[in-house]
Amino acid sequence: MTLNAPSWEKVIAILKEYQRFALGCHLHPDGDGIGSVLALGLSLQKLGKQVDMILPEGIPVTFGFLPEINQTVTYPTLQPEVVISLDCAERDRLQLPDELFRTDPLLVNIDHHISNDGFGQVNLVLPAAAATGQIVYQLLKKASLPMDSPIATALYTAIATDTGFFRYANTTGEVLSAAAQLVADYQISPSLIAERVYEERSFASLRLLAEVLATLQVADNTRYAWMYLNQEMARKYEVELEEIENYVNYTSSIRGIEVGLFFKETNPGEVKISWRSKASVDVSRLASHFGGGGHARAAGCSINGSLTTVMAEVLAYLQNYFEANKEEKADLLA
Ligand SMILES: [Mn+2]
Repeated sequence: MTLNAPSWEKVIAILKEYQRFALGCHLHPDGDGIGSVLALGLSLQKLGKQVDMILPEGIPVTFGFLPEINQTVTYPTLQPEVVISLDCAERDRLQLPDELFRTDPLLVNIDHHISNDGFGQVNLVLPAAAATGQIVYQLLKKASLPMDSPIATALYTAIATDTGFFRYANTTGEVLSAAAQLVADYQISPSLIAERVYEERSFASLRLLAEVLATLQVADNTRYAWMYLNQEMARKYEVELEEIENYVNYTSSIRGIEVGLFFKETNPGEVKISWRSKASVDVSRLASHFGGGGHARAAGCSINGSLTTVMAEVLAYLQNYFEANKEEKADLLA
């Protein structure tokens, strides 16, 4: 797969030249998707552009604290010349209404997923970036675009969420210095953002988590663990999908475990699987076997079938993978 060479200049020229923009991100947006849309959108508005920041599912409760988040819309209000996709690895996952594309706007793809195939007419895809927010931060700097405290808060939130609040392997010096500059230059509060995004949960999500954790199991070879959520459990509690997404981290947090899996029966006959790993395994490769993708330490895929069938299939595949890679663990222990 060859990507078009990332072109900062091309993207910067487009941002300056055109007047009407629509910005969107992937389905069920996370902090990086929402933060990137908000930061770039607010900056373009300050530049005098007309911008729709579109979140068709509305604003997740967790991110309701972001300054100016109420400027986002669920439906387009203008016909854009340029559509910018942020933090979205595939064209099919870009959650924007089809009517936006009727007048054939220019599609710009800004992302950091290694699996991104460069679906835009202009692509700024940098898999080495920890977050799309990190790319947007660099873009605003390189282009000398407006920055203020709400924009800085959105960027900090994007970067913080995709690095697990600066704990994951993608937390580089570049990441920390971007975060440090945002805090120092715009007086934003890392503790407030951490409290709202990382520490607060709904009561219902903890009750549901208790049921999900009761299904947790570790493989006989003690190298992987999994748990599941079925329709019956999901129906009992009203929990935002985004809170459920985080449950998977418990599977990979078990000492000695290399891969953690979380099976979610999202609809009858449809199972969504979240993959997490520690340094030894690239789960984006494993998930791609099932048509999914993502990052080396965090990936996802979706499989049609009953929960029982899908779990049996994926766990058998994982068992075979570890059979074939027995020596790696021996090496790690040596
Ligand atoms: Mn991201």
